[in-house]
Amino acid sequence: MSGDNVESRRLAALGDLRTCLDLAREMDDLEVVEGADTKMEIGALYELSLERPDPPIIVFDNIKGFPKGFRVAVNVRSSKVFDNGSGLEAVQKYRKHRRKTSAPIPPATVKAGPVLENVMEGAKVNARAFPAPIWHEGDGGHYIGTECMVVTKDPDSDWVNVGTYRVKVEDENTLVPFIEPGKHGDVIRKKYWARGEACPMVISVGQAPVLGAAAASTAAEKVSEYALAGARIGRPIEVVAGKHTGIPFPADAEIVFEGFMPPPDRRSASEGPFGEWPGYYASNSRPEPVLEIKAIYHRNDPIITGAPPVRPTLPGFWFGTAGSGHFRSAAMWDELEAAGVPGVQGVYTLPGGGPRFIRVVSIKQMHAGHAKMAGLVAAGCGSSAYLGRMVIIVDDDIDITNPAEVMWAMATRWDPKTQTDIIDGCWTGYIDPMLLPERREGDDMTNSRIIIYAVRPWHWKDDFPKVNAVSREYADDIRAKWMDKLAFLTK
Ligand SMILES: Cc1cc2nc3c(=O)[nH]c(=O)nc-3n(C[C@H](O)[C@H](O)[C@H](O)COP(=O)(O)O)c2cc1C
Ligand SMILES: [Mn+2]
Repeated sequence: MSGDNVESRRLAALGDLRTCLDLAREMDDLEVVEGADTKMEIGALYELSLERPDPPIIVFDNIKGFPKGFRVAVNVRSSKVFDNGSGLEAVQKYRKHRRKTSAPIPPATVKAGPVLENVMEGAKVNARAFPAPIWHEGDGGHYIGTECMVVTKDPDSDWVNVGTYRVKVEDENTLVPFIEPGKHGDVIRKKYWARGEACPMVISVGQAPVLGAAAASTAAEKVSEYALAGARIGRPIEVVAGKHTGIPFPADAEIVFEGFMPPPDRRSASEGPFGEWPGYYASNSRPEPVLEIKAIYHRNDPIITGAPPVRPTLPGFWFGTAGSGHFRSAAMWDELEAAGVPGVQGVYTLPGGGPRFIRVVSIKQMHAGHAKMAGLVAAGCGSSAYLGRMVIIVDDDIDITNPAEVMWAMATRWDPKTQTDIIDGCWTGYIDPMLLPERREGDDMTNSRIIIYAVRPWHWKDDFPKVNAVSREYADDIRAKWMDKLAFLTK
């Protein structure tokens, strides 16, 4: 394939799940597993695959107790099909895409699509007909939605929101999503409840990779993730309007549930525990509002896209699209610049902190107070407001993609007493293992944050001890001179 051809096929794969699987198969980045059990076995194999930094897409077929063709696919968005790159290069790629998406392309409504190949309504509705895994040993049920889309419409405007929130199968007719307080899906459903109405909702549990990416990203209020996804692939997402709710869902979605979510005082069900990306079962189980299903639509041989969390120390999760936080780093970089912070050289997250807890920003210090400016914005901007813990500001000579370099900056340029801010009352969620029990009980979803200014103090930076390292130029000269003679220089 020529370069252009590869790029156009990548774009096609981004916009279409089945094209993506075909391309992955061609690129030898897809493995099929036959005969696995939804009870823990699929989840365990998935978790083991993440011990590799570059796991293939795994398609589970012939799943125990389900018809052949009813599949579960994992590791889709991290596939080498998408050539996501690594380090700051990957972050910059996301920034480039973000810039391209500045002109959203609204979805196009169509009358038909493969999602309508099979329809279950009335007594035929059966959410248990699909192979929803129990992903981790301690999970409290079969989770059909992990890389999924929960779609709601603002009752006061045209805003259609698409968010990824995990979804448990309660019974044949009922699903239980877990939408953290303050997420757009939560803001919208509460508007219906305030009027005494049930919230119309559709949930897709298998869809184009670009939709999974858009649904998990932090878009602004009133911005439809459908339109952002359309901009990313350069064409409108084709949607059909739900018969019962009018809520649009992708015409080529794999499995879609349509229904209504009554206010929690009318009906709720236990949700959780569920193994979460911080590496714990922090949100435990609690009553959550439910989706009462009116219709299920699915393609022939439908595919559930799965992306359940694992602890953020596993390389495959960390290097993958969800665990690395590269797209959140890209968003923070843009937000810092939009807020007027000059001299930003890089934004990154550190392994072990997952995509959110530990954010590192490198700046080329330009004036007194510059590091403080960067730290305060980085701790408070949209991409870091929820579920943060630490912001570390470092000088531009630090390689922020190397945790040892960040630790070195902290070890040698940081005076804990004078170069630290601790801020209380910030937004966190049920999945934060450090959410204090009394706050959890009292619906006070807040935590504190530390901002560490691990930079040479501005007012004496010129007197700061010089770094002990061979200069880049001299190192290049020496390497060129000795390369042919010394194996250790090239190996
Ligand atoms: C695989 C995956 C699973 C997620 N699960 C949840 C979840 O269960 N509940 C939640 O509130 N957010 C979850 N998120 C984060 C939201 O998708 C994210 O905050 C997104 O911005 C929500 O959309 P919204 O901004 O329109 O509310 C998940 C993200 C990913 C990538
Ligand atoms: Mn949103």
